[in-house]
Amino acid sequence: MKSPWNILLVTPLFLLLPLRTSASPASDDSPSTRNPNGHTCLEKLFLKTTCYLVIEMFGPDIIKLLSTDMNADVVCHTLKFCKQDPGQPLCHLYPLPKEAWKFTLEKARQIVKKSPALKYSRSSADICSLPFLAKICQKIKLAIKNSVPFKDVDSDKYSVFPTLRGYHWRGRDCNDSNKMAYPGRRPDNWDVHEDSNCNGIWGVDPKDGIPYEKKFCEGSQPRGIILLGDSAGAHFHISPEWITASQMSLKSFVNLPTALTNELNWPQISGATGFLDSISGIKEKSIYLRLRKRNHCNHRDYQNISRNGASSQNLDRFIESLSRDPLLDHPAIIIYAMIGNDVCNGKADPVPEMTTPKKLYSSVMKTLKYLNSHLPNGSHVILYGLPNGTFLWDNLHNRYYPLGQLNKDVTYAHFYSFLNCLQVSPCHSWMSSNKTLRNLTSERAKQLSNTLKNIATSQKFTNFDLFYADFDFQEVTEEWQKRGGEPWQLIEPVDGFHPNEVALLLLADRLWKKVELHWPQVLGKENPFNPQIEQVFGDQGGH
Ligand SMILES: [Ca+2]
Ligand SMILES: [Ca+2]
Ligand SMILES: [Ca+2]
Repeated sequence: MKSPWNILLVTPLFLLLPLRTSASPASDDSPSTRNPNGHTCLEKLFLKTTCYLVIEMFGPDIIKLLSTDMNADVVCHTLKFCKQDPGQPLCHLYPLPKEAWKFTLEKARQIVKKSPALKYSRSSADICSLPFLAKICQKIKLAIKNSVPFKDVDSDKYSVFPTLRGYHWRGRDCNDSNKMAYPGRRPDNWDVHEDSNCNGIWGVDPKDGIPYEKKFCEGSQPRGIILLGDSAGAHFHISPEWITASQMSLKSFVNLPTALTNELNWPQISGATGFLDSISGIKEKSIYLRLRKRNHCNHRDYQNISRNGASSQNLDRFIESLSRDPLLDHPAIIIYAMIGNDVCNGKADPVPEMTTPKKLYSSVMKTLKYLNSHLPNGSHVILYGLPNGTFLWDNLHNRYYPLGQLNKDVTYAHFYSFLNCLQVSPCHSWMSSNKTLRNLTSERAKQLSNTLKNIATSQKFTNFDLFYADFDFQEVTEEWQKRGGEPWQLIEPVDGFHPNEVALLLLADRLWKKVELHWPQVLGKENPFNPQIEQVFGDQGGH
């Protein structure tokens, strides 16, 4: 995806797609029968507005529209979420309606014209044109534009608010009125009076008068984890419950506001910086949680500097949101993981848009120079390679898309070509029936990985050492199969593109083991005081 904002604009499209199936007789938990003032909607403004939006979108008028045998394609075009430019083919997901397309579309427009509920969305494809969403849209746009927390009183780039680039993305600020107190810094005066680095360790041991931070953390070489990534690193995820009619109820949308204000990402359960227990129940932990387990002094020292649509070519637009003071802060492990957008885009001809090895070389060198002047001495940078994305088509094309399961009429091959037709595919070049194109994309991805490998082996920097690691999706798939799983279970079902939570945690596991084996100095040593830290400070203030 080109712009992070566009991805939000595509969301209504995803939410519209199931309308056809939701037109079946309303069940008791159908959102259309619920009152918008129901208890799930009361808590927060954005929760309320989202619930309201859902009611609007799945309201009785659309149901009426659909009950006249108009499918989601008609609705999508009527509301202009789907566009047909002059001379362009008509994009549709489902088989075309029985009546002539133009006639059906005209009929739908007549119904919409009479409907007061639909008049807002009719004029524009931007859901932010809905008056009750304007405010929240403004907030989201700001946070996205700068990739720094929206709510940050002391402007140290750390927040006490979870979403809108808050602590779901980087460690929680333990004092939001003191810009010299934030996760990852070297303790100020051994944190005798205050927890200056937010790791939950502070004060003086009354038995011997030694500050706890000095006693437990000095010499343990604390370090943070920072991901420079794209939507995969931020864990882009659209819940299938949002779009699968059979599971649809207002309860399904409870996590939608959180997701929207995180740009549809779930960094709090991602492979690199996740700090919450996995939803999938897989036992593997994120890189951050492993670093924390190894040394409890690392508590809260994580930053997920990722963006939807990020690539080597646009990282310079948000790298400044990274927060690390070369003198005041502890060293960090930086994972550079631009794994797809240098070869992926939604263009009708995606090839000319791909990054060349030469362009990659120069932009990565620029990034590394930036890091060298902003990272504390003793840091580590790992360049992560690109995957071979042919597994997407190979494992998914003849499977049913979540929306197509009910009527057995939409496969991933259909879904992919629908996205390509609308030119909104996150990766036309791998999500395509064109085998030559898929192979060409893999070939380019391999060249780019080799470029990263060459940089890692030939370049030296004063403030960090540099490594290269392959993106081992093939190995992760084999590991998953050994456990009795199927390869398609590792892909996000709704977008048919991103690695899902299980895949991300298995990839993190593999990377951790590789680093531990070959470059153990990157991870540091086990802190022998961990049990005492637990004893004195419990959960250290949690996350
Ligand atoms: Ca702050
Ligand atoms: Ca602060
Ligand atoms: Ca501390």
